[in-house]
Amino acid sequence: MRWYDLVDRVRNLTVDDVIEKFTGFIELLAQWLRTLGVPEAHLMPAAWGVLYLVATIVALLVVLLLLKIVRRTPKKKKYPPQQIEVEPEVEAEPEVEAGPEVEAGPEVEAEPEVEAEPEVEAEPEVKAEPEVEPTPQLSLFERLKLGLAKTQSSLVGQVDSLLRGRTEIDEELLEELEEVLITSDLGMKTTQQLIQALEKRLAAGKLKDPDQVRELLKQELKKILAVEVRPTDFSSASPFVIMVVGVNGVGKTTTIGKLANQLSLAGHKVVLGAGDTFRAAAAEQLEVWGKRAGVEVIRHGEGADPGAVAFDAARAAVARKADILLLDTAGRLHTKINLMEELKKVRRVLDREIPGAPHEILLVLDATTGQNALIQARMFHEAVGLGGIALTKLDGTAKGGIVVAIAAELSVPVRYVGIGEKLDDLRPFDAEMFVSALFDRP
Ligand SMILES: Nc1nc2c(ncn2[C@@H]2O[C@H](COP(=O)(O)OP(=O)(O)OP(=O)(O)O)[C@@H](O)[C@H]2O)c(=O)[nH]1
Ligand SMILES: [Mg+2]
Repeated sequence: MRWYDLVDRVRNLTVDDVIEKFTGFIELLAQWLRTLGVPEAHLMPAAWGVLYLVATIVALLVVLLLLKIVRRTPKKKKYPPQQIEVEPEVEAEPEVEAGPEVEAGPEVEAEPEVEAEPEVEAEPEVKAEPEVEPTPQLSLFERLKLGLAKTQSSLVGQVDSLLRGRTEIDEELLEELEEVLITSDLGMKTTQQLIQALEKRLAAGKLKDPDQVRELLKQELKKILAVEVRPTDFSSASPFVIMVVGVNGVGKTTTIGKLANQLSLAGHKVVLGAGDTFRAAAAEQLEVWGKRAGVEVIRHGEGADPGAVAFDAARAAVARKADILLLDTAGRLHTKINLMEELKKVRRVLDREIPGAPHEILLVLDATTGQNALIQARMFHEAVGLGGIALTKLDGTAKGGIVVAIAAELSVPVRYVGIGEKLDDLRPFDAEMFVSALFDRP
Protein backbone atom coordinates (compact mmCIF):
# COMPACT_ATOMS: atom_id res chain seq x y z
CA MET A 1 0.00 0.00 0.00
CA ARG A 2 1.32 3.45 -0.95
CA TRP A 3 1.46 6.20 1.64
CA TYR A 4 -1.22 8.28 -0.08
CA ASP A 5 -3.58 5.26 0.06
CA LEU A 6 -3.00 5.20 3.78
CA VAL A 7 -3.70 8.94 4.04
CA ASP A 8 -6.93 8.39 2.06
CA ARG A 9 -8.03 5.59 4.37
CA VAL A 10 -7.34 7.65 7.44
CA ARG A 11 -9.21 10.60 5.96
CA ASN A 12 -12.25 8.40 5.22
CA LEU A 13 -12.42 7.00 8.74
CA THR A 14 -15.59 7.82 10.70
CA VAL A 15 -15.92 8.05 14.47
CA ASP A 16 -17.70 4.69 14.50
CA ASP A 17 -14.79 3.14 12.55
CA VAL A 18 -12.31 4.45 15.12
CA ILE A 19 -14.37 3.15 18.06
CA GLU A 20 -14.73 -0.20 16.35
CA LYS A 21 -11.00 -0.50 15.67
CA PHE A 22 -10.17 0.57 19.19
CA THR A 23 -12.56 -2.02 20.71
CA GLY A 24 -11.00 -4.64 18.42
CA PHE A 25 -7.58 -3.67 19.66
CA ILE A 26 -8.69 -3.93 23.33
CA GLU A 27 -10.14 -7.38 22.63
CA LEU A 28 -6.87 -8.44 20.99
CA LEU A 29 -5.02 -7.21 24.04
CA ALA A 30 -7.45 -9.17 26.28
CA GLN A 31 -6.85 -12.32 24.26
CA TRP A 32 -3.12 -11.91 24.62
CA LEU A 33 -3.52 -11.42 28.38
CA ARG A 34 -5.69 -14.57 28.56
CA THR A 35 -2.82 -16.56 27.05
CA LEU A 36 -0.62 -15.18 29.81
CA GLY A 37 -3.00 -16.66 32.37
CA VAL A 38 -4.88 -13.56 33.51
CA PRO A 39 -8.22 -14.65 35.08
CA GLU A 40 -11.32 -13.97 32.97
CA ALA A 41 -12.85 -11.53 35.49
CA HIS A 42 -9.75 -9.26 35.33
CA LEU A 43 -9.16 -9.35 31.62
CA MET A 44 -10.75 -5.99 30.67
CA PRO A 45 -9.28 -3.93 33.53
CA ALA A 46 -5.88 -5.51 32.82
CA ALA A 47 -6.16 -4.67 29.11
CA TRP A 48 -7.00 -1.04 29.89
CA GLY A 49 -4.15 -0.93 32.40
CA VAL A 50 -1.64 -2.20 29.83
CA LEU A 51 -2.95 0.33 27.31
CA TYR A 52 -2.58 3.15 29.82
CA LEU A 53 0.96 2.06 30.71
CA VAL A 54 2.05 1.84 27.08
CA ALA A 55 0.50 5.24 26.30
CA THR A 56 2.33 6.83 29.23
CA ILE A 57 5.67 5.33 28.18
CA VAL A 58 5.18 6.50 24.60
CA ALA A 59 4.28 10.01 25.79
CA LEU A 60 7.40 10.13 27.98
CA LEU A 61 9.60 8.97 25.11
CA VAL A 62 8.14 11.67 22.86
CA VAL A 63 8.83 14.34 25.49
CA LEU A 64 12.41 13.10 25.96
CA LEU A 65 12.94 13.12 22.22
CA LEU A 66 11.64 16.68 21.94
CA LEU A 67 13.89 17.81 24.80
CA LYS A 68 16.90 16.27 23.10
CA ILE A 69 16.09 18.03 19.84
CA VAL A 70 15.63 21.37 21.60
CA ARG A 71 18.91 21.08 23.56
CA ARG A 72 20.85 20.15 20.45
CA THR A 73 19.80 23.35 18.70
CA PRO A 74 22.81 25.68 19.11
CA LYS A 75 22.04 28.80 21.15
CA LYS A 76 23.34 32.23 20.42
CA LYS A 77 25.92 33.69 22.78
CA LYS A 78 24.61 36.33 25.14
CA TYR A 79 27.30 38.83 24.28
CA PRO A 80 28.98 39.44 20.94
CA PRO A 81 32.74 38.87 21.29
CA GLN A 82 33.67 42.42 20.32
CA GLN A 83 31.63 43.76 23.23
CA ILE A 84 33.74 41.72 25.61
CA GLU A 85 36.93 42.90 23.99
CA VAL A 86 36.03 46.57 24.31
CA GLU A 87 36.05 46.67 28.09
CA PRO A 88 39.18 45.09 29.54
CA GLU A 89 37.67 44.62 32.97
CA VAL A 90 34.73 42.79 31.45
CA GLU A 91 36.99 40.24 29.77
CA ALA A 92 36.14 36.88 31.16
CA GLU A 93 39.39 36.58 33.04
CA PRO A 94 39.12 33.91 35.65
CA GLU A 95 39.01 35.35 39.11
CA VAL A 96 40.53 32.79 41.36
CA GLU A 97 38.74 32.00 44.55
CA ALA A 98 39.03 29.76 47.55
CA GLY A 99 37.88 26.18 47.18
CA PRO A 100 34.43 25.89 48.71
CA GLU A 101 33.52 29.52 48.19
CA VAL A 102 33.52 29.28 44.43
CA GLU A 103 30.58 31.01 42.89
CA ALA A 104 29.97 30.89 39.19
CA GLY A 105 29.78 34.31 37.63
CA PRO A 106 27.53 35.02 34.69
CA GLU A 107 29.92 33.68 32.07
CA VAL A 108 30.54 30.47 33.91
CA GLU A 109 26.83 29.84 33.95
CA ALA A 110 26.97 29.35 30.17
CA GLU A 111 25.01 26.30 29.12
CA PRO A 112 27.17 23.36 28.18
CA GLU A 113 26.05 23.56 24.55
CA VAL A 114 27.40 27.06 24.18
CA GLU A 115 31.08 26.98 23.46
CA ALA A 116 32.66 28.28 26.63
CA GLU A 117 35.46 30.85 26.46
CA PRO A 118 38.61 28.86 27.14
CA GLU A 119 39.62 31.04 30.13
CA VAL A 120 36.25 30.58 31.75
CA GLU A 121 36.24 26.83 31.58
CA ALA A 122 35.34 26.00 35.08
CA GLU A 123 38.34 24.95 37.02
CA PRO A 124 36.97 24.37 40.47
CA GLU A 125 38.73 27.37 41.96
CA VAL A 126 38.05 29.90 39.28
CA LYS A 127 35.45 32.58 39.60
CA ALA A 128 34.44 34.62 36.62
CA GLU A 129 34.40 38.36 36.68
CA PRO A 130 30.85 39.30 37.63
CA GLU A 131 30.82 42.64 35.91
CA VAL A 132 29.33 42.27 32.48
CA GLU A 133 26.46 44.66 32.26
CA PRO A 134 27.60 48.13 31.40
CA THR A 135 26.63 50.48 34.19
CA PRO A 136 25.24 53.85 33.32
CA GLN A 137 27.56 56.78 33.91
CA LEU A 138 26.90 58.01 37.43
CA SER A 139 28.70 60.62 39.43
CA LEU A 140 30.90 59.55 42.36
CA PHE A 141 28.23 60.75 44.76
CA GLU A 142 25.46 58.87 42.97
CA ARG A 143 27.53 55.68 42.95
CA LEU A 144 28.18 56.06 46.68
CA LYS A 145 24.51 56.75 47.33
CA LEU A 146 23.59 53.64 45.35
CA GLY A 147 26.15 51.57 47.25
CA LEU A 148 24.81 52.80 50.57
CA ALA A 149 21.16 52.24 49.66
CA LYS A 150 20.69 49.39 52.15
CA THR A 151 22.25 51.28 55.04
CA GLN A 152 20.31 54.38 54.03
CA SER A 153 16.97 52.62 54.14
CA SER A 154 17.77 50.83 57.38
CA LEU A 155 19.36 53.67 59.36
CA VAL A 156 17.89 56.89 57.98
CA GLY A 157 14.71 55.11 56.87
CA GLN A 158 14.01 54.06 60.45
CA VAL A 159 14.81 57.52 61.80
CA ASP A 160 12.47 59.08 59.25
CA SER A 161 9.61 56.73 60.01
CA LEU A 162 10.04 57.47 63.70
CA LEU A 163 9.87 61.20 63.06
CA ARG A 164 7.06 61.06 60.52
CA GLY A 165 3.89 62.79 61.69
CA ARG A 166 5.37 63.97 64.99
CA THR A 167 4.39 67.43 66.04
CA GLU A 168 6.55 67.68 69.13
CA ILE A 169 9.87 66.26 70.24
CA ASP A 170 10.07 64.79 73.73
CA GLU A 171 12.25 62.51 75.86
CA GLU A 172 10.23 59.46 74.84
CA LEU A 173 10.98 60.08 71.18
CA LEU A 174 14.69 60.44 71.94
CA GLU A 175 14.62 57.10 73.75
CA GLU A 176 13.09 55.43 70.70
CA LEU A 177 15.65 57.15 68.52
CA GLU A 178 18.46 55.83 70.72
CA GLU A 179 17.23 52.29 70.15
CA VAL A 180 17.20 52.77 66.37
CA LEU A 181 20.73 54.18 66.38
CA ILE A 182 22.12 51.37 68.53
CA THR A 183 20.62 48.70 66.29
CA SER A 184 22.11 50.40 63.22
CA ASP A 185 25.70 49.49 64.14
CA LEU A 186 26.69 53.08 64.86
CA GLY A 187 28.14 51.88 68.13
CA MET A 188 27.33 52.78 71.72
CA LYS A 189 29.74 55.69 71.94
CA THR A 190 28.43 57.45 68.84
CA THR A 191 24.81 56.81 69.77
CA GLN A 192 25.29 58.39 73.17
CA GLN A 193 27.11 61.34 71.65
CA LEU A 194 24.23 61.90 69.23
CA ILE A 195 21.50 61.54 71.85
CA GLN A 196 23.30 63.86 74.27
CA ALA A 197 23.55 66.53 71.57
CA LEU A 198 19.81 66.19 70.92
CA GLU A 199 18.97 66.32 74.65
CA LYS A 200 21.04 69.48 75.08
CA ARG A 201 19.10 71.17 72.29
CA LEU A 202 15.80 69.90 73.64
CA ALA A 203 16.57 71.25 77.13
CA ALA A 204 17.47 74.62 75.63
CA GLY A 205 14.10 74.66 73.89
CA LYS A 206 15.79 74.65 70.47
CA LEU A 207 14.39 71.36 69.22
CA LYS A 208 10.91 71.91 67.94
CA ASP A 209 10.24 69.84 64.84
CA PRO A 210 11.33 66.54 63.28
CA ASP A 211 13.35 68.21 60.52
CA GLN A 212 15.54 69.83 63.15
CA VAL A 213 16.24 66.40 64.68
CA ARG A 214 17.21 65.05 61.28
CA GLU A 215 19.45 68.00 60.52
CA LEU A 216 21.12 67.85 63.93
CA LEU A 217 21.84 64.13 63.55
CA LYS A 218 23.42 64.81 60.18
CA GLN A 219 25.62 67.64 61.48
CA GLU A 220 26.70 65.69 64.57
CA LEU A 221 27.59 62.64 62.49
CA LYS A 222 29.71 64.82 60.22
CA LYS A 223 31.46 66.24 63.28
CA ILE A 224 32.16 62.77 64.69
CA LEU A 225 33.51 61.53 61.36
CA ALA A 226 35.55 64.62 60.60
CA VAL A 227 38.53 63.48 62.64
CA GLU A 228 41.83 64.86 61.48
CA VAL A 229 43.07 62.35 58.92
CA ARG A 230 46.48 62.73 57.38
CA PRO A 231 46.27 61.42 53.83
CA THR A 232 48.77 58.75 52.85
CA ASP A 233 51.86 60.46 51.50
CA PHE A 234 53.00 58.06 48.82
CA SER A 235 55.97 60.25 47.97
CA SER A 236 57.42 59.98 51.49
CA ALA A 237 59.29 56.80 50.50
CA SER A 238 60.31 55.06 47.34
CA PRO A 239 59.06 52.46 47.01
CA PHE A 240 56.22 53.23 49.42
CA VAL A 241 55.21 49.86 50.85
CA ILE A 242 51.65 49.06 51.88
CA MET A 243 51.07 45.74 53.59
CA VAL A 244 47.43 44.71 53.28
CA VAL A 245 46.12 42.58 56.13
CA GLY A 246 42.80 41.14 57.26
CA VAL A 247 41.04 37.88 57.98
CA ASN A 248 40.12 35.64 55.07
CA GLY A 249 37.42 36.64 52.66
CA VAL A 250 37.14 40.29 53.68
CA GLY A 251 38.31 41.55 50.29
CA LYS A 252 42.08 42.07 50.63
CA THR A 253 43.03 40.88 47.16
CA THR A 254 40.12 42.67 45.49
CA THR A 255 40.99 45.89 47.31
CA ILE A 256 44.65 45.58 46.26
CA GLY A 257 43.53 45.15 42.65
CA LYS A 258 41.29 48.21 42.77
CA LEU A 259 43.91 50.27 44.57
CA ALA A 260 46.64 49.21 42.13
CA ASN A 261 44.45 50.39 39.28
CA GLN A 262 43.75 53.77 40.90
CA LEU A 263 47.37 54.37 41.83
CA SER A 264 48.62 53.33 38.45
CA LEU A 265 46.07 55.59 36.72
CA ALA A 266 47.35 58.40 38.95
CA GLY A 267 50.77 57.87 37.39
CA HIS A 268 52.49 55.72 40.04
CA LYS A 269 54.52 52.68 39.08
CA VAL A 270 53.01 49.88 41.14
CA VAL A 271 54.24 46.36 41.94
CA LEU A 272 52.12 43.74 43.69
CA GLY A 273 53.42 41.00 45.98
CA ALA A 274 51.38 37.81 46.33
CA GLY A 275 52.09 37.19 50.00
CA ASP A 276 49.02 34.99 50.52
CA THR A 277 50.53 31.55 49.98
CA PHE A 278 47.76 29.77 51.89
CA ARG A 279 45.45 29.22 48.95
CA ALA A 280 46.53 27.55 45.74
CA ALA A 281 44.63 30.10 43.72
CA ALA A 282 45.47 33.24 45.69
CA ALA A 283 48.46 34.25 43.58
CA GLU A 284 46.54 33.62 40.36
CA GLN A 285 43.73 35.80 41.63
CA LEU A 286 46.19 38.61 42.29
CA GLU A 287 47.72 38.09 38.84
CA VAL A 288 44.29 38.54 37.27
CA TRP A 289 43.88 41.82 39.12
CA GLY A 290 47.45 42.78 38.20
CA LYS A 291 46.65 42.22 34.54
CA ARG A 292 43.52 44.34 34.79
CA ALA A 293 45.40 47.15 36.45
CA GLY A 294 48.40 46.67 34.14
CA VAL A 295 50.91 46.13 36.95
CA GLU A 296 53.52 43.46 37.67
CA VAL A 297 52.91 40.74 40.25
CA ILE A 298 55.68 38.99 42.18
CA ARG A 299 54.64 35.52 43.28
CA HIS A 300 55.82 32.16 44.56
CA GLY A 301 54.05 28.80 44.56
CA GLU A 302 51.38 27.62 46.96
CA GLY A 303 52.62 26.93 50.48
CA ALA A 304 55.75 29.06 50.02
CA ASP A 305 57.06 31.11 52.91
CA PRO A 306 55.21 34.47 52.96
CA GLY A 307 58.44 36.05 54.23
CA ALA A 308 60.25 34.84 51.10
CA VAL A 309 57.57 36.41 48.89
CA ALA A 310 57.85 39.67 50.83
CA PHE A 311 61.64 39.56 50.36
CA ASP A 312 61.40 38.99 46.61
CA ALA A 313 58.63 41.54 46.17
CA ALA A 314 60.64 44.19 48.05
CA ARG A 315 63.76 43.43 46.00
CA ALA A 316 61.77 43.54 42.75
CA ALA A 317 60.07 46.81 43.67
CA VAL A 318 63.47 48.39 44.34
CA ALA A 319 65.02 46.90 41.19
CA ARG A 320 62.11 48.09 39.00
CA LYS A 321 62.22 51.53 40.65
CA ALA A 322 58.57 51.16 41.59
CA ASP A 323 56.83 53.98 43.45
CA ILE A 324 54.50 51.71 45.40
CA LEU A 325 54.56 48.09 46.51
CA LEU A 326 51.26 46.57 47.61
CA LEU A 327 51.74 43.31 49.49
CA ASP A 328 48.86 40.86 49.83
CA THR A 329 48.86 38.63 52.91
CA ALA A 330 46.99 35.54 54.00
CA GLY A 331 43.99 35.61 56.29
CA ARG A 332 44.78 32.03 57.35
CA LEU A 333 47.95 29.94 57.54
CA HIS A 334 48.94 26.35 56.81
CA THR A 335 51.18 26.16 59.81
CA LYS A 336 50.30 26.44 63.47
CA ILE A 337 52.15 29.74 63.63
CA ASN A 338 49.89 32.49 64.84
CA LEU A 339 48.72 34.75 62.02
CA MET A 340 49.82 37.87 63.86
CA GLU A 341 53.31 36.41 64.44
CA GLU A 342 53.59 35.63 60.74
CA LEU A 343 52.53 39.18 59.85
CA LYS A 344 55.13 40.57 62.23
CA LYS A 345 57.75 38.39 60.55
CA VAL A 346 56.73 39.68 57.11
CA ARG A 347 56.88 43.22 58.48
CA ARG A 348 60.47 42.60 59.70
CA VAL A 349 61.50 41.19 56.32
CA LEU A 350 60.14 44.27 54.55
CA ASP A 351 61.89 46.58 56.97
CA ARG A 352 65.20 44.79 56.45
CA GLU A 353 64.96 45.16 52.69
CA ILE A 354 63.50 48.66 52.57
CA PRO A 355 64.23 50.54 55.79
CA GLY A 356 61.04 51.96 57.27
CA ALA A 357 58.79 49.57 55.32
CA PRO A 358 55.96 48.83 55.50
CA HIS A 359 55.10 52.51 55.48
CA GLU A 360 51.46 51.71 56.03
CA ILE A 361 49.59 48.64 57.18
CA LEU A 362 46.13 48.74 55.69
CA LEU A 363 43.50 46.58 57.37
CA VAL A 364 40.66 45.38 55.20
CA LEU A 365 37.34 44.88 57.00
CA ASP A 366 34.09 43.46 55.69
CA ALA A 367 31.23 45.84 56.57
CA THR A 368 28.68 43.03 56.45
CA THR A 369 30.19 41.59 59.63
CA GLY A 370 29.02 44.65 61.61
CA GLN A 371 30.41 44.84 65.14
CA ASN A 372 32.75 41.93 64.37
CA ALA A 373 34.69 44.27 62.10
CA LEU A 374 35.34 46.54 65.05
CA ILE A 375 36.68 43.62 67.09
CA GLN A 376 38.99 42.59 64.24
CA ALA A 377 40.25 46.15 63.90
CA ARG A 378 41.17 46.29 67.60
CA MET A 379 42.97 42.92 67.37
CA PHE A 380 45.05 43.82 64.32
CA HIS A 381 45.82 47.29 65.64
CA GLU A 382 47.15 45.88 68.89
CA ALA A 383 49.22 43.24 67.10
CA VAL A 384 50.75 45.03 64.15
CA GLY A 385 49.75 48.70 64.36
CA LEU A 386 47.47 49.96 61.63
CA GLY A 387 47.88 53.00 59.40
CA GLY A 388 44.47 52.82 57.78
CA ILE A 389 41.33 50.83 57.19
CA ALA A 390 39.54 49.85 54.01
CA LEU A 391 35.94 48.91 54.66
CA THR A 392 34.57 46.69 51.90
CA LYS A 393 31.14 45.41 50.82
CA LEU A 394 29.23 48.47 51.98
CA ASP A 395 27.01 47.89 48.96
CA GLY A 396 25.77 44.58 50.26
CA THR A 397 24.83 45.52 53.79
CA ALA A 398 22.52 47.56 55.95
CA LYS A 399 25.31 47.70 58.53
CA GLY A 400 27.13 50.66 56.94
CA GLY A 401 26.77 52.49 60.25
CA ILE A 402 29.83 50.52 61.30
CA VAL A 403 31.95 53.11 59.44
CA VAL A 404 30.90 55.63 62.06
CA ALA A 405 31.67 53.24 64.93
CA ILE A 406 35.12 52.52 63.51
CA ALA A 407 35.92 56.18 62.90
CA ALA A 408 34.65 57.20 66.33
CA GLU A 409 36.06 54.39 68.43
CA LEU A 410 39.44 53.71 66.85
CA SER A 411 42.29 56.05 66.29
CA VAL A 412 42.79 54.55 62.83
CA PRO A 413 41.42 56.43 59.81
CA VAL A 414 39.00 54.79 57.40
CA ARG A 415 40.84 55.44 54.15
CA TYR A 416 38.76 53.58 51.60
CA VAL A 417 35.29 52.15 51.25
CA GLY A 418 34.39 49.34 48.86
CA ILE A 419 31.00 49.66 47.23
CA GLY A 420 31.06 46.81 44.71
CA GLU A 421 33.18 44.21 42.97
CA LYS A 422 34.22 46.25 39.95
CA LEU A 423 37.61 47.80 39.34
CA ASP A 424 36.41 51.31 40.16
CA ASP A 425 34.29 50.36 43.17
CA LEU A 426 36.80 51.52 45.75
CA ARG A 427 36.40 55.10 46.98
CA PRO A 428 38.55 57.21 49.23
CA PHE A 429 36.44 57.70 52.33
CA ASP A 430 34.99 61.20 52.54
CA ALA A 431 32.99 61.78 55.74
CA GLU A 432 31.07 64.74 54.36
CA MET A 433 30.03 62.87 51.24
CA PHE A 434 29.25 59.73 53.21
CA VAL A 435 26.80 61.48 55.56
CA SER A 436 25.20 63.40 52.69
CA ALA A 437 24.77 60.16 50.72
CA LEU A 438 22.94 58.73 53.72
CA PHE A 439 20.76 61.70 54.64
CA ASP A 440 20.11 63.65 51.45
CA ARG A 441 16.64 63.12 50.11
CA PRO A 442 16.42 62.25 46.43
N1 LIG B 1 29.89 43.48 46.93
C1 LIG B 1 31.19 43.61 47.19
N2 LIG B 1 31.98 42.53 47.14
C2 LIG B 1 33.29 42.69 47.42
C3 LIG B 1 33.85 43.96 47.74
N3 LIG B 1 35.17 43.76 47.98
C4 LIG B 1 35.42 42.45 47.80
N4 LIG B 1 34.30 41.79 47.47
C5 LIG B 1 34.12 40.35 47.21
O1 LIG B 1 34.50 39.62 48.36
C6 LIG B 1 34.99 38.34 47.99
C7 LIG B 1 36.31 38.07 48.70
O2 LIG B 1 37.27 38.98 48.21
P1 LIG B 1 38.84 38.67 48.21
O3 LIG B 1 39.50 39.88 47.67
O4 LIG B 1 39.13 37.37 47.57
O5 LIG B 1 39.06 38.54 49.78
P2 LIG B 1 40.42 38.17 50.53
O6 LIG B 1 40.41 38.93 51.80
O7 LIG B 1 41.58 38.38 49.64
O8 LIG B 1 40.17 36.63 50.83
P3 LIG B 1 41.30 35.51 51.17
O9 LIG B 1 42.33 35.62 50.11
O10 LIG B 1 40.52 34.22 51.12
O11 LIG B 1 41.82 35.80 52.52
C8 LIG B 1 35.11 38.37 46.47
O12 LIG B 1 34.01 37.70 45.94
C9 LIG B 1 35.04 39.85 46.12
O13 LIG B 1 34.50 40.07 44.83
C10 LIG B 1 32.96 45.10 47.79
O14 LIG B 1 33.32 46.24 48.09
N5 LIG B 1 31.64 44.85 47.50
MG1 LIG C 1 43.07 37.14 49.02
